[in-house]
Amino acid sequence: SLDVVTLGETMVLFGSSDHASLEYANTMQKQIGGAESNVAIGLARLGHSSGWISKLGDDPFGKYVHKFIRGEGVDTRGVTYTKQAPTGIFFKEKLSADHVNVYYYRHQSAASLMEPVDLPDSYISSAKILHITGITPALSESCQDAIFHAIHLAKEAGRTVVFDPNIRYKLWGNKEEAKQVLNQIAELADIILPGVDEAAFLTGETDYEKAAEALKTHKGQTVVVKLGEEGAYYTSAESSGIVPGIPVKNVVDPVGAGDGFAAGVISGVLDEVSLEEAVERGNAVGAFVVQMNGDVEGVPTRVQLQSFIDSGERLSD
Ligand code: KDG
Repeated sequence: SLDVVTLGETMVLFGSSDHASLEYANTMQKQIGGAESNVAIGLARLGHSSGWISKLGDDPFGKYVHKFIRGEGVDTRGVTYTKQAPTGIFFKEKLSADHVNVYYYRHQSAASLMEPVDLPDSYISSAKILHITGITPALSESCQDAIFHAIHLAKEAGRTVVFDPNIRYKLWGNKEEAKQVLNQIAELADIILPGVDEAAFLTGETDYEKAAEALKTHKGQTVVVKLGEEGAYYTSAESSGIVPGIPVKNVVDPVGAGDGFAAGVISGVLDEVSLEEAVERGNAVGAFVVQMNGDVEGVPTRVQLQSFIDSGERLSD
């Protein structure tokens, strides 16, 4: 059985290296992007076993996504193909290093057809950790059902559920629905990893410590609020505190940082280090990711991460 299983949509990502509006960008690179597979790839690089479940279109883009993720050492036995819909794609527009827009072409994509019967039940229930994000339940009703089914399987088996709200307003019909569904998932999760704005949106509390408390609806839950450059605030039944961020001078591409953070935190949980140390690992992986173009290209290997942590150096020195 695997350390971590996750499910979600991964698309082909077309990004331009020019700092220009897509109206004027002339060349694009083909990469992949998907929050959940980013986490699975991050974990594989850090030496853990991870599996990614999804539905792809029976088309060249589907094969490309599948091969890329499998090539990174992620288990893809839970991937199915459909002829009913194409693999989703999206475009990334980089206006400046920290101003990035995305344009999705994923409505009614293959992954949005995922439904509970597609899920390999024992594959999910046997993994130590189930990682989910708030993107998948926004894709379609059947995807939302699949997410709740996966959570149910993991919880029945006594596994740990990690939830990154990853709120994509473009995908939700309305904000109230997003709030209601994502809070429902948060209540079922053991570890919740919101960004500071997401924590405020979900709870109505702008103070992140209060928001984190509000997200803890039952004993034993851990909340880690990502504070961007300032680092992260963590709180559990045993401990709370701030882990300062790692200053990065040359931010190249911020997309994927949150997924790298999740991979780092989950890696720490699997290695049974303290929560503080797990969050430090999350911060470090996130800092690596933003220094490379693409969602996962910058994720460190276990050796790179360890030598960085051991050196106590700043990434940007
Ligand atoms: O976290 C990065 C991903 O969000 C992005 O690359 C694509 O999964 C994606 C999405 O749905 O926005």
